[in-house]
Amino acid sequence: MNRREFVKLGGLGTITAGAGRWLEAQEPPKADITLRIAPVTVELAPDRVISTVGYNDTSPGPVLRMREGVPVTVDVINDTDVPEQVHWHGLLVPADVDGAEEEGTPAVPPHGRRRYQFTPRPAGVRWYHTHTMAMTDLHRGSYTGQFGFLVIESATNPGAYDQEVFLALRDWEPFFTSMFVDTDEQNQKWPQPERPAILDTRPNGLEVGATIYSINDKALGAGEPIRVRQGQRVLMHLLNASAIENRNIAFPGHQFHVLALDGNPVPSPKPVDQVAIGPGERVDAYVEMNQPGIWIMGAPEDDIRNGGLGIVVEYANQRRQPQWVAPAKPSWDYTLFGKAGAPPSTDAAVQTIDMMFEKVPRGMGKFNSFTVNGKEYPHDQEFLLKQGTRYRLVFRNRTDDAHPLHLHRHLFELIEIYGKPTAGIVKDTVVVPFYGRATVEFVADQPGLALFHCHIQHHMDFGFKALFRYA
Ligand SMILES: [Cu+2]
Repeated sequence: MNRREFVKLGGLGTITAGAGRWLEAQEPPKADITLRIAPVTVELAPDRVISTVGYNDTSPGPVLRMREGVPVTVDVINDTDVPEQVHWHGLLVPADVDGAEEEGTPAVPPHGRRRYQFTPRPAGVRWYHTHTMAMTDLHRGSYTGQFGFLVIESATNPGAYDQEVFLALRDWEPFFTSMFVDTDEQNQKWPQPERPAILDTRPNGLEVGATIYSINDKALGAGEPIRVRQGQRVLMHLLNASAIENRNIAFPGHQFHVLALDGNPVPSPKPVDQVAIGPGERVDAYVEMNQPGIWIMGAPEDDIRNGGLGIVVEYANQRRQPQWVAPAKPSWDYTLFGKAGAPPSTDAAVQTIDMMFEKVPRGMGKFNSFTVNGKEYPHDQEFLLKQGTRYRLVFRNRTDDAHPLHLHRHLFELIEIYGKPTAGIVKDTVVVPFYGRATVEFVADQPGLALFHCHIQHHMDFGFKALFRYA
């Protein structure tokens, strides 16, 4: 090596060292939140410990708190063998961080990590969960323990309360069955404008059921009770984090004063005896503790409550067995919480998109599938939106099951359901009764792809899904 070459190398060496220092200086700042996806065991009860995948060694994951309008950095570390997606449900965020493969969000690679950066809004109770497909693997997607509450705090006062509790409803150890395990039939009888004149009588195929339930990570009776004192006002945040089924919750002798649906304040807060909540939905309600005793709050159906879907509420200085009292018939009706609405207007400025949902029964041993306007996802022509236009979606449920329908990255206003007009109820997920119809409106103001789907994992995986695309 001659001197000239030596100098060149030395020079290069210097440049390299400099580049190293530069890289160091550019090291990204520490994230505000780190989520680690990894296998976890959940002790539902001392004799019932299940193995699943969770966030930060728990399921549900930690309650994440963010400030409305203040940018946040979340590092997601994936300690599993499969790609993952974390979806921020109910947030108005761009498609590349929304956490849906269909929208083009990059996955968190197996044994890799990915940084999500976004500005959380709007204020309210949101949630975060995995958004991967599961298909026939009941140990993937929202069948796992990858879910948690996400609270976006605003500067405004959320109201006076003495205690705040977060209650996520779950089912575990799902299985495929062709038996009707859902309980929707027991609910109210709503008008059935979408009931076909001739019903599809082909033999039913497989869907997903479960018989083990919990609120948060504990089956009824296995966890700590909610401890209250007479006269307290307890703010309850309910979330249905099930991948499978719509649920009801009752609390004997008490009423749920509903303040917000899907985290958005309702125009007419009101007390109700029972809450109905579909997968993906949230209900914020306060309860006045004015019936001293020890009570079971939980699912009205005995087999589901005894299967774990309940929690004990214990007043101070009470000694007795927890009491359950069967509630009156369900009375849940979204329109209770709305403003008087006019029937959907014929305003020419509002563009109507009709969406018809059907089930394709596949018969014994095969998986039922679902169609949107006659086709399983993906559709040749996506649903096209023009920025700034107000759209009306008419959800026509031609199936014998109630579906919780979710639109990503947008909030919509409920305009009509159960044949009743309403206004002012803003949601991201709405349960459309079987053979029923719901109409919602929203302004297309979030450019990028937006996924629409049924929040029941099996339905979504087997066709019940569509993409909205901005023209
Ligand atoms: Cu569905």
